[in-house]
Amino acid sequence: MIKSKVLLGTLVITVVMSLLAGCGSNEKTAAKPPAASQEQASGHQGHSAAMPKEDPMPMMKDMDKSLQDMVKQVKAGQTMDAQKSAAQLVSTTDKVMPHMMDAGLKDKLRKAAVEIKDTVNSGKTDPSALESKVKAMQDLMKQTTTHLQTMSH
Ligand SMILES: [Cu+2]
Repeated sequence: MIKSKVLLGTLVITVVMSLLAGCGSNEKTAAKPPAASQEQASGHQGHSAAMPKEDPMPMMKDMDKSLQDMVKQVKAGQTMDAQKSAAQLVSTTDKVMPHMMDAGLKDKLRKAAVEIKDTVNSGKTDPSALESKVKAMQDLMKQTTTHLQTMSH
């Protein structure tokens, strides 16, 4: 009678122990995803040591929005607002720069953004002159988006 209780007790302990061990291995499995994302983050840094660990795609959307806002503001004669949007356009462009591996495209995009800012800041916003600059900027932004998509972000 006593012996069988001891045996049962041992069995219970063994079952509990194995369950706990099972929990332990579950924890290990659950801990894996963060480790994997860390690897991805270091992989992202891999194509440039100086590259920030942020996704440049939302920045491209911000850039597009700034440009569209600016065009509307210029047309509405809201010069001050247009100048703010143009400044925003340049600062967003600067944020995307470290993610770009194509030096030529990088240079063209930055120049296009600065040119738009300078045109808007000069006050004499010739709509037709600005329009061609905006089109050039949009084209460069498309190329940049395509370029950024080729990387692991
Ligand atoms: Cu990047």
